[in-house]
Amino acid sequence: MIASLFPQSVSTFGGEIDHVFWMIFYIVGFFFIVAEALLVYFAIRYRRGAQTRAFYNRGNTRREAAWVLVPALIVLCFDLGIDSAGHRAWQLVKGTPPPSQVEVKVTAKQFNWNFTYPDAAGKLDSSNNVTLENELHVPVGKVVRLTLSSEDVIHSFWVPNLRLKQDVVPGRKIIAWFEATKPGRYEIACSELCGFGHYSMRGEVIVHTPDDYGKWRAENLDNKSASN
Ligand SMILES: [Cu+2]
Repeated sequence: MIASLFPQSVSTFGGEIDHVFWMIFYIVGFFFIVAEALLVYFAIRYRRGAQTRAFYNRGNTRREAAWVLVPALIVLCFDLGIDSAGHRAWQLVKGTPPPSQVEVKVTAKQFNWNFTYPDAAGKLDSSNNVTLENELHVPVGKVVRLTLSSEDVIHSFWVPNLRLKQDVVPGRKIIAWFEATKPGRYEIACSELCGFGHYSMRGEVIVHTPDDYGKWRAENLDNKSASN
């Protein structure tokens, strides 16, 4: 039921990311309910009453230490468990990317996403490159490799449906990848406050079927890079 609050996942690694999210949600949710229930119970149980008299309490160091250390140990155990379960997702998304079939250079700037496609020879730094503003066209079921860089400040490339979020840092070239599983149009947002126009730094990933992608390439890339 709550899962439907998420944007639809259209990425091969979306399931792994969502799994980590739900695991953390249920663990934290469980302890939240336990802690709030105890708070309410103690507030009622030890409320001010007619017979309750104040008394001097010297405390008990061992018991006090146990009250601190035992919960800290429990939290640490869950933390390590989450770390090891999340490691798989991290390796998959941020580790060595799989061999890519589509390469796109992404340049972030205040306040646009520019997508540069390789020329017919597959080169990304030639005068025949076609650059699109705020539109990333990709085929479904193919590994897309992005090389992200920024012209000014730190931005963050975020496509919620692809479960992909990566900071874009000036002076660095950062690699990200994804494989879309369903054709459609999906929103790109900048998720790092980057200036007055941050809110308008939006774009779209357009995932095509293989046929449509071939047609789109022929019309928009092959034509243009040949006529340049
Ligand atoms: Cu930005």
